[in-house]
Amino acid sequence: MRYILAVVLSGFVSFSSAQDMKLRYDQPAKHWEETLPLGNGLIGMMPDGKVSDEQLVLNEISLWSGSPQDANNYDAHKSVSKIQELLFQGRNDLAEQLVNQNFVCAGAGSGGGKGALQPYGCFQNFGFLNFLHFDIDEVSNYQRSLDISTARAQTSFTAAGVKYQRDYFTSFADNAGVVHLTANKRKSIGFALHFYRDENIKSYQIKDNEITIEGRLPDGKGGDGMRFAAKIKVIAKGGSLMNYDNQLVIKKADEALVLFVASTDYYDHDPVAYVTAEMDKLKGKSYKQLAKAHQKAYEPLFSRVDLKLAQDRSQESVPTPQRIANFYQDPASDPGLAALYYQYGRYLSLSSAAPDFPNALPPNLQGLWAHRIQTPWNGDYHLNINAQMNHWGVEVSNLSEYHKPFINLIKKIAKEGEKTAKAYYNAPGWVVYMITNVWGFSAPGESASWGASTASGWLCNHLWEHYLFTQDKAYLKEVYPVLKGAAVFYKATLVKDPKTGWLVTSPSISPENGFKLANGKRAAVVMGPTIDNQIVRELYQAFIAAGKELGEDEAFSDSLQQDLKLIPPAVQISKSGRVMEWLTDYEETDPEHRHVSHLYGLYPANFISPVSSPEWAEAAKKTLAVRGDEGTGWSRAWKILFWARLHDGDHALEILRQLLRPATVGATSYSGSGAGTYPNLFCAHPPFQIDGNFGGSAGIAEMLLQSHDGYIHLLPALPGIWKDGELKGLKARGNFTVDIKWRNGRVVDYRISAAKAGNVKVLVNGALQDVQVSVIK
Ligand code: FUC
Repeated sequence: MRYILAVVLSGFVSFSSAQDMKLRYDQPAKHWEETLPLGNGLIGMMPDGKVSDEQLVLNEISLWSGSPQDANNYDAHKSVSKIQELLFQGRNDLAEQLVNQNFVCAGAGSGGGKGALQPYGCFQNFGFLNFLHFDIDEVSNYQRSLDISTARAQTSFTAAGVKYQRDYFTSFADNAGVVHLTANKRKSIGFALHFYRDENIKSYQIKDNEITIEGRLPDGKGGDGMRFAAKIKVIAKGGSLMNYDNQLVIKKADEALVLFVASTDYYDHDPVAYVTAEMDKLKGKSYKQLAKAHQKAYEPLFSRVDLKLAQDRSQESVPTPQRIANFYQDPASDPGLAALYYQYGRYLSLSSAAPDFPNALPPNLQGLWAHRIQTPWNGDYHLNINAQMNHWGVEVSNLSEYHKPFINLIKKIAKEGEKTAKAYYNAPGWVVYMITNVWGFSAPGESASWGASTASGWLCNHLWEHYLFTQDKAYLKEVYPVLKGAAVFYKATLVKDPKTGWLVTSPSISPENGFKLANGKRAAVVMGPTIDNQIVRELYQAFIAAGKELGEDEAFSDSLQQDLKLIPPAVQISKSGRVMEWLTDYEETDPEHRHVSHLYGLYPANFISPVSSPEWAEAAKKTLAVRGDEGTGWSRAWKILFWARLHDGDHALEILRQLLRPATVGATSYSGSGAGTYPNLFCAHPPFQIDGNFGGSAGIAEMLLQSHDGYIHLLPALPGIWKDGELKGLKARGNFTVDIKWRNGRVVDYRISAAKAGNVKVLVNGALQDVQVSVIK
């Protein structure tokens, strides 16, 4: 690495050593939300660490029921002008009826979030690996942990004077789950092992030391859909191995290695042939070799960023559930937990996407972890906040390539979305709506109140941000047609509001809030909700900038530049001093609604800023005061980012505390209350939904570093109680890498490095420095 700038403002005391990155437990998991997530972006494994009847929840990220379908209603465009006319007349209630009749998807759509048996399908659990460990009753010294700096979990205890240790990882070098069972006395390892899945196993065979499973999921149209396969192999040292009643039975071994390999035909390969080949690759490799290869592949990724917030290390040995409870009581008692939570978000990014694997999928609502067949909301890709939030942290947290699977999904659905643009508006370009799946669903959802918002513009924010961070022109060239297609769609479909003359989307909603009409009726459908105005504005600006970079489409860019004058302002302030959620200052149905869509312009976009638009920033604060600090898991996470962008670190920390509220385990269905954090640090919507983890982690980064206002801002929202800290390796737009040390709330040392020389503006301790950069060799 070459440094372009190194500034030392004063001396400082170093933090003693790297902060511990372990989740620790002194008991086995009783519930799924206490088990420890391992994943390599393709497969997942969650051991519960029980001493005798141990279970590992298994996952494969592409395992989806359902099948490709064309859910577009090709007659929808015939209703558009009627719907728009009703909206011009202020008859949103009637417009909404018409949207529900003619402007939703054809067919069952997501099946009301329960689409396992519909064409839409759902992401689902792969199965369970069940161990019955022999002769282990009373145990002492029980410990269970997940070390996110090595991506390995461990269970250890003593039973009848013998020390047992079990190690688990999903390899970043091989596509395999690995379990290693050892004891400090020979012949102590004995267990019966079997695989179980609730449904759709077509074949289960045991040969020698290996179980092979084949299955097929329903396609949602009455036939067979996705094929899947797995192999589980046991390699024991010493003792005996036999199979009995669908189980592999190991007795009196000195140690045992269990390998798990799984895949589906989503990747256009025969899953049986694939798992056979993968298992073959593992032949002859010892546990040590497997672990070493995993370490070599994983650790350089994780260690790109280091964050230390605590000099006092005493909390690190406290069991994680207790740490969560303590933090909720008093965040000052354990700043180290915030650093762990931040890194846990990075760990989950690394574990739930595999950017180098062809056709790799991005993390879904569950990441890639699920213990049920019918996952909540189908475990899909919700596009009105959730899938986006899953990627808010990847750029700043130096995992830029982990944006790629999402970007590829965007490209893929953009293709499908060309049909949707035709069907709903008879328009060119592409549009997708609020939900998608691995089958490329692009039509609106089945109900207007949540399914009628377009997502294409918001998705382009990701295409553009990846460029801003990486400055990779070859990449920009590749996604430019996708940006253009989205702009072409909006350009063709925005309508002129007769009252204001503004160009607005229609019909649309502000996710997923409703309002009261003057006639007393309630509705959600509108033209030009604030979020759309911000998104279209952002998209046009990004497209124009991209066109300039690439020297393309001058005339079209000029026409968008003209249109920008007619897009409603990014913010209108209401009578009550808040950011208006809609063009009309309606009274919202739910003033504390979890979605805060009209603050899209504060984060992830950059229209509302205490620096460049202080009045709007004030209105955003009032908006947040009414929305409140609570909400679902992801809603709290978003609010951390809002307060970070408003440069209020104490308020951001207060919401982080709310996000880390100990949540009750075992929730099975959606609830608007009870959000927080489970014992395994998974975010509770509830139930578990991973967006809050990713958003919370991104929020912590945003408190420490921002770069959206044309300069790099060090510690823009540092909470008062995080007086001292050190961070290394965060990324700023422009492809800069940033290290900061601070003491007593002030930066005492920082370093900004980059591959090439250039100018960079840095705001440090309140002073904007225009730094002449020089490359240090
Ligand atoms: C959006 C949110 C819900 C939930 C779902 C998966 O619809 O409004 O709270 O997160 O996605």
